[in-house]
Amino acid sequence: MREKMEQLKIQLDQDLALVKDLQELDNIRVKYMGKKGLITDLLKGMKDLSNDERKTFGALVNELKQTAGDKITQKTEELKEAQIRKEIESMPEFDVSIPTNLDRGSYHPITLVQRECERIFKSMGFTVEDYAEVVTDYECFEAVNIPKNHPARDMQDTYYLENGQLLKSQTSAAQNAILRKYGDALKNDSKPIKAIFPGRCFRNEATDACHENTFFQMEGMMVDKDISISNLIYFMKTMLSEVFKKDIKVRLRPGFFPFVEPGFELDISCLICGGEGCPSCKHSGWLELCPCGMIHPEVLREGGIDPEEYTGFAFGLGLTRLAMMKYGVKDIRDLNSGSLKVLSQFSDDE
Ligand code: FA5
Repeated sequence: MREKMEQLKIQLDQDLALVKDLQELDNIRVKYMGKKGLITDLLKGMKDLSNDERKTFGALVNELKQTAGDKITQKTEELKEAQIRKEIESMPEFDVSIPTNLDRGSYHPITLVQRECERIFKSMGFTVEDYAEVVTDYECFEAVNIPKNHPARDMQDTYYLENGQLLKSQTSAAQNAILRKYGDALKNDSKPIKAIFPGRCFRNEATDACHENTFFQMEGMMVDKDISISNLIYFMKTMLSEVFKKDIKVRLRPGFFPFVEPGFELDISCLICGGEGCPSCKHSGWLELCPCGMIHPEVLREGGIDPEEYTGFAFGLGLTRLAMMKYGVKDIRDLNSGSLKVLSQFSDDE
């Protein structure tokens, strides 16, 4: 039996030396270590040995089994490495210095208008704030004067998580946090609150050429002593003339939002049809772009600011619609389509 074992060791080495690929190696593994393999056979043959012999011999066979297993594993690694090397060698040479003929990527049109607006508002002393997309009911509604069961909630049905949180339906969800963040500087150092906060919003609503279920808004707020509607109109006008670089026809009409009083709808004349009426503006010639108003005293109070002492304005610019108007995109759904055919037409003109 010992002789048989020695023979097996030599035979295994010879077989392994001739193996060319992983399939052949697997055949060898089965040949030696499989259920009916040569080493397994040795173990079966032990039944005819005496107790003492079985003990010594069993240990030797197990050692052989271990050695064979190690050798096969080592061979597997060698073959895998050889295979990778072969694949690398068969690849065409990669020269990093060769100029590429691939098209360069470009920013998404919404990113472009967002950056443009950020640049404009920063130049007027506003800070740019980032805010979460998943918020609480309090942040999105209650803190901005929309208590539970308020009918204004019907306009902003959104997507709820099992834990009660929701995907924010409006950037106004950050108003309370901004008031609290900068409230002390306002009260102690007389530093006005001037912040914009762009962000993605979600609404569970039917989509059409000017409505998406996922879109971007950019909220803005200014709070100080003696802030009035004139300040609001000044900032809105400056922003629009800077973004479009030409005079834009706008109209301001009364609008209801529980977090402003008075509240306005700021519409711009549709730039797709020149005000004639088309699907992009629901055939009205006007596009709702930037609702705004004077911050409601309740909202200031909830943010820790005394409405008797301070006033402010807020606006909620529809960034996705602004991108539509700026770049002449007729259907808002194209902006979320991920289609390179559509999106690669825009470039950073900064
Ligand atoms: C609001 O969301 C208010 N939070 C805005 C606001 C802020 C008012 C501060 C007053 C003070 P509204 O639901 O109208 O309002 O949305 C604001 C803008 O977001 C709209 O004018 C529009 O430009 C854009 N918008 C709203 N819903 C959609 C939608 N489904 N798809 C694309 N854009 C939308």
